[in-house]
Order: sequence, then structure tokens, then C-alpha cells
Amino acid sequence: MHKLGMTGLSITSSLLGFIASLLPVNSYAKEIVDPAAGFDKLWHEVMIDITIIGVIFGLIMIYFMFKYRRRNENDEGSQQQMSHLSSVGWAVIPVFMFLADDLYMAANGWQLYNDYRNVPEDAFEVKLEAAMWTWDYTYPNGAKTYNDLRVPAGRPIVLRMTSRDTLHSHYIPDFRIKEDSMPGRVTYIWFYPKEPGEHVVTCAEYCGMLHSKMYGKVTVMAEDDFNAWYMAEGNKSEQNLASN
Ligand SMILES: [Cu+2]
Repeated sequence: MHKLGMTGLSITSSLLGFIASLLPVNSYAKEIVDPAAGFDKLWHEVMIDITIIGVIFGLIMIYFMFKYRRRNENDEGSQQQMSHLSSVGWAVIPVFMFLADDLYMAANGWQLYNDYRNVPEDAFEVKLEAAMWTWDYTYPNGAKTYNDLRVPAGRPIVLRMTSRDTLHSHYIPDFRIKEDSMPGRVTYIWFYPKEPGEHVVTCAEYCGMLHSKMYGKVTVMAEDDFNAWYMAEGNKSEQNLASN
């Protein structure tokens, strides 16, 4: 009796361990898995799959249109007799074929979502306050920028976001990230800029009259350039604090 109870307990605990391993409990990941690459991979897979499926269905439809076309005015259709088994087979087998592909995509999507939620450990954190109609960024040393998010190349960046007024959505198409910012709540997104360059930031949540004007940029700078800029801006913000 006692022994059975212990076995039951260990099965339960290993089952719980397995379920826990599926959950995104670890919000800080050690290795960097760039979700932008995963997004593109999954996007291309979906495109390839729906193209293949679309072509197969299209060809079958065209074949049937010709094979079963009306040949003259008096042509009347005849009902094809099908066995019970083959009618069930024709319904069930294709459904499972496409369902298998769906489930495969869903599993990959689940994994990708976890990559988006797991911020790498050494990510550089910038605070973002959105407002009608501006993006205000604050850096760890007190430096501030407006509508220009400056970041070093080669380091993951995490944005901790909120809003002063209404819902906005911080969207950087090049890095495949989009997340709402809202009053009274802190949301986050992270991305991994690798090369210096400029990228568009735009608002993806209708937020009033000048929503369409709510755009800015990400300026990815070489590490040394960024450090120089960052130190200078930090000193400025210290002077401002001292003079106030
Ligand atoms: Cu907005």
C-alpha cells in the first residue's frame, strides 16, 4: 500500500516536471536565440506549405472541372456510388494530413513565442514611455532620447514599456517585433541588432489624430561610437540634475 503510494507520487512528480519543462518559466535565457531569424524561418515555411497545398487543390479542381464538364444540353449528372469505407477515408485522411502540418506549425510557433519572451541575460535595458505622439526612451544612466532609440550593435536590447495616455504599439518591422505599450502596465520586447544602421519604428495601434505621425527610428551604432555617445549623454543628464 505504502509502496504503491510512493510510485504514484513519483509518477506524478515526474509528470509535473515534464509539464513544467514545457512552460516558459525561465524569463532570462543564457544563450541568445534571435527570434527575428525564427520568425523568418516560420514565415517561409508557412508560405511554402500554403503554396504547395494551394497548387495541389487548384490542379485537382481544374482536372475535375474538365473531366466532369457538361458535354451537351441534355447531359445530366449521375451520382457516383462510393463505399462507406472509401467515403470515410476520403474525408479523414486529407484532414489528418493537413492537421499534421498545422500541428507542426503550431509547435514551432509555440517555441518561437518562448524565444520572444526569453530575454537574454546580458540584454541592455532601455525604458520606453509612449505618449500621443512620441516615443520617449530613458537609458540606465539617465540619458534620454525622443523618437530615436540609440543602441550598440552586437548586444541584445530589451525595452520595458509603458504609456502616459492611451494604447500604443511599438513596432520595428526590421527586427520582427511588435508589442503594445499601455498605461498602468509594464510590457517588454527584446531584439538583437547585429550591424550598425537605421531602422524604422512606427506605432501599430490606432491612438488618435496623429497616429500616422508617430514614427521614429532605431539607430544601431558601432559599440565604440555608442559608448562615447552614451557617456556624453549621461554626463549631460547629471549636469541637468545638479542644476535643478
Ligand atoms: Cu501610438
